[in-house]
Amino acid sequence: MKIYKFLSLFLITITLLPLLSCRNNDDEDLQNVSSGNLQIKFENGFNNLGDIVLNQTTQTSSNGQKHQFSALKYMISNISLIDEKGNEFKYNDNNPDKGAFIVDQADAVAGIVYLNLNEIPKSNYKKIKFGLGISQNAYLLGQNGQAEFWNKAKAKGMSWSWAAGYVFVKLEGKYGTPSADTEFMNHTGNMGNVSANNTPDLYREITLDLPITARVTETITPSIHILADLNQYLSGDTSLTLSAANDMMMGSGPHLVNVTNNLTKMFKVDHVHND
Ligand SMILES: [Cu+2]
Repeated sequence: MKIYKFLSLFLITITLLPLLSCRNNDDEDLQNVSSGNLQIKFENGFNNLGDIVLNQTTQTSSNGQKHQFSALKYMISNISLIDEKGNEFKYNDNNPDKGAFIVDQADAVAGIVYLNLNEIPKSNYKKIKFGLGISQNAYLLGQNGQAEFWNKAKAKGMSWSWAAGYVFVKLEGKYGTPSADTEFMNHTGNMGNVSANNTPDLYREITLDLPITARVTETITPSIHILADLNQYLSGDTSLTLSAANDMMMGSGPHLVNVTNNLTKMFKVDHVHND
């Protein structure tokens, strides 16, 4: 009996060993070689009103101000994906030419702005991380280190002079009580080299959980559908009131620091498509 048990264990072991090692090899090969694509959808709205239509959708802030947008644009960079095992894949980290994007509501198709990422290692991802704005590390590469993206930003009205740098978030439109009839422009962004200029750094990193894993394979291009709730602008953690003192502000002054901190909380992953 004992010998029989020993023999059967032995047999099971020698049968399973090659199988196990085969599996391991396959996994490693797939992780090293296979990659696929990933799509990120940004849908800008007011959570109680739905998608934002420029010059049309009018919201009332928590302080009672009506407001609508004629321009709504922001920069997304340094996207990274964290998989089930905790491995982080950084997509063209601090390389704006390849890894920075401008989400412009004017480009929305049926309310959605699409970012397409390629050469993503095959894996099951459970978190996405991205930057709002352009990091100092990227900016300090200099203008020649990001000529392509700088020109793109220029064409989109998302740049100041090189010395000042990028516009991170551009919000323009009308506001007022009882009706939205006064123009505003709030453009956030760093004033060049923030430590040399002793100005605030408005670059923010945001980490979002995915409700289900995004399963990147050679054949499946998952799509991570993010909702951005623009109620956070004036009705976020800090309630803001537009006035003659701040309705034409550009840069990184205190009002725009508040705007930035509010907007940092506006993103959430609503759902993931794996098809
Ligand atoms: Cu969707």
